[in-house]
Amino acid sequence: MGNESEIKQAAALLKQARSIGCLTGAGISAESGVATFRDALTGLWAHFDPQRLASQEGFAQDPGLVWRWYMERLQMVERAQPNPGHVALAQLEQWAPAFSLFTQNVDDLHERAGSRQIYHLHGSIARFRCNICAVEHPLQPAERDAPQPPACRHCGGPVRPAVVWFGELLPAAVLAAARHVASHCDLFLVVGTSGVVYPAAELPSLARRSGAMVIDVNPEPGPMADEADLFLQGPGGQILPDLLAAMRS
Ligand code: BV8
Ligand code: ZN
Repeated sequence: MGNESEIKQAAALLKQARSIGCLTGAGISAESGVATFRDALTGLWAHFDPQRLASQEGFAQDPGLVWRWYMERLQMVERAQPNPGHVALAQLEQWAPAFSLFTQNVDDLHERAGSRQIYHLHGSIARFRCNICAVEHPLQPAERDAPQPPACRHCGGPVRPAVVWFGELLPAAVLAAARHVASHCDLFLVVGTSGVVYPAAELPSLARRSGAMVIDVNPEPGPMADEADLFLQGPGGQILPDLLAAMRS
């Protein structure tokens, strides 16, 4: 990797950090075969606007289309395995005195990689609730192939994934925890996010304004790299294990 010296610098910063905040995006799951949010629209979904599908308006307009999109993405997540990037973050959590992981991802790959302190800023694709009364709805096997969303057993309303759609508020306690960690940590590690979706995208600049060092891991330079003190260019599945190895040497 062309950035050995940056890896060494980043490893030294991680080793001396007393508290670490971490924000991950779809990119950390890309190497597990879970398409990133924008790629998720390849193939069948290429001609739909992602912000329309992941919204109340999109769901109201065509609940069946949105339901099938989520059932397809759920299957992709269930077939996926955590990659070395997810595992490295779980190891970093074991190592660091204080480590909080905030993910924009709705998959459970961080959990399956062994991370413990995980906050889902945008909810989870594996949980479902009524769009009207919010009662939890355990997904039934037959509902996975249904053309339309199931009806809530409590009020008959349409069931939807327990994710945060565009225009919906993030879970207040999770967002408050993220802002607290970003404002108080020594080091803020950003992995695999394009940094375009707010309010999650504000966290690295909040951390930097509050005095933390910010490290961005991404194959592409982007808004997050501009916010970072150190930009490690490359895939998370490669860079993060290299970082852990450099910390041990
Ligand atoms: C809200 C769940 C208050 C659903 C998602 C302020 C300014 C501008 C706009 C707004 C603003 N405040 C609110 C908005 C509107 C909107 C927004 O931010 N719009 C953007 C598009 C401009 N925000 C909201 O609506 C939020 N709600 O603010 O509520 C409110 C209330 C009422 C009225 C107004 C405001 C809610 C946002 C949450 C939306 N839900 N997901 C689902 O998944 O179906 S967002 C979804 O997209 C993902 O969760 C993720 O967060 C986002 C995609 O971002 P990434 O994760 O970064 O993924 P992406 O594909 O973009 O990029 C992948 C990256 O990985 C790339 O950089 C790539 O280079 C990199 N990569 C690729 N391979 C690898 C890699 N990296 C490492 N390793 C690799 N191998
Ligand atoms: Zn209901």
